[in-house]
This record gives sequence, structure tokens and C-alpha cells, in this order.
Amino acid sequence: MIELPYKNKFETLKGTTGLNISYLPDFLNKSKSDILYKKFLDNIPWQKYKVKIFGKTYDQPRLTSFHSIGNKKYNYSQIGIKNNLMTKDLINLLNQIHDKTNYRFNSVLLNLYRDGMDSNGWHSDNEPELGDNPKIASITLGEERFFHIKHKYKKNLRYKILLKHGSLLIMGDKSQTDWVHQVPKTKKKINPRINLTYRYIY
Ligand SMILES: O=C(O)CCC(=O)C(=O)O
Repeated sequence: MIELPYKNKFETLKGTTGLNISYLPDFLNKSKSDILYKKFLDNIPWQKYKVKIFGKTYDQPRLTSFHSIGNKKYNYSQIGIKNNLMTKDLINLLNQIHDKTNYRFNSVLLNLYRDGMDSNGWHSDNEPELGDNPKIASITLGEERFFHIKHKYKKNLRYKILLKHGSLLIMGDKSQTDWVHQVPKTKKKINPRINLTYRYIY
């Protein structure tokens, strides 16, 4: 797996084949990131959902909360996820992402990875309500974790990037149709990480 190089400016990452992701490590400054991390940790209505894999039911290995403008219905992983209202902080971030990227979003899925054993397995964000070629904006707060992305069919195309506190990652064109991504477990003793993925739901 190749670690992606990046600079301290917003750009599509080079050295990849057909992968369209952009990364900005210091999207939010440290004090803003620290404040939001604490606020979200304490105030988001985190829930533990169950998933069915090959007929067996498991706890999802992370906590989750979904928020949207206009009560959008999201059949995420078929877990019957509850819809919450957008808070002022969540709307502010949505507007800040729009200013930076011009992409429009109307909802956000938050994940709380409580420790290194929490994770997110290989998947694409490709539910029908996200449309044909979804773009996703992903903000990280708290502990740094590796994010892996690999091509669905070309086995040699596998990349990873360490997502930093306050960073923004954009998964652009074809990232959900031709690629899958994951946040793997780690045995290291680490602090919690919050991730926000902004999405457009039709
Ligand atoms: O935590 C991350 O960086 C990725 C989250 C993700 O893949 C998802 O919520 O679908």
C-alpha cells in the first residue's frame, strides 16, 4: 500500500492512477479543531447501531449520528439510522466546505471511533439516494487515523493517507463507483477520533 504524499495546500493528490481525492491538512486551525472536537464529543447524540453480516447481527465498531437539512431519509447500511437536525456548528462547517470546494451538501454522517479497536470496514458510499457519482467531504477531529483506499478491480491500486486533526479530505469523481475505502483497526493505544462525512442526499 503506497502512502500518499501531500502538501499544505488544497490539491488533487498526484501519483495515483485514476484516483480523484484532494486533501487539505489544515482546513481548520488547531484551536477551532480542539473546540469542535470537545463539543461534538459531548453533545452529539451518539448511538450504537447494529449491522447484519451474512445473517448474523453485530454492533457496529464505532458510534454514529446522522444529521440533515430538511429531514432527508438515508438508508445508510440498512441500519435504520435516525435523522437529527443540523446544529449551527454542523451548518457552519458545511458552508466552509462549500466555500472551499463549491460542492453542495445537505447532510452529514458523524462517526466516533472510541479507540483503536473501532473501525470502518471496506465499503463505498453508494446508496441510491446519494445519486450516480457521489462526492464526499470528510473532516477529521481528534486522533489521527490511517484512511485506506483501493480500486475495486485493479488489485495493485492501493493507497493510504494519515488523516490529521482539522483536516479535510474530498473524495471526488468516481471515488465511490470504482473505489472502496476503510479506516482499519490499530493496536496502538490512542484517543478517540471523530469523523464527519458530508453528503448530498437527493
Ligand atoms: O472515518 C473516516 O475517515 C471514513 C468514514 C466513512 O468511510 C464513512 O462514514 O462512510
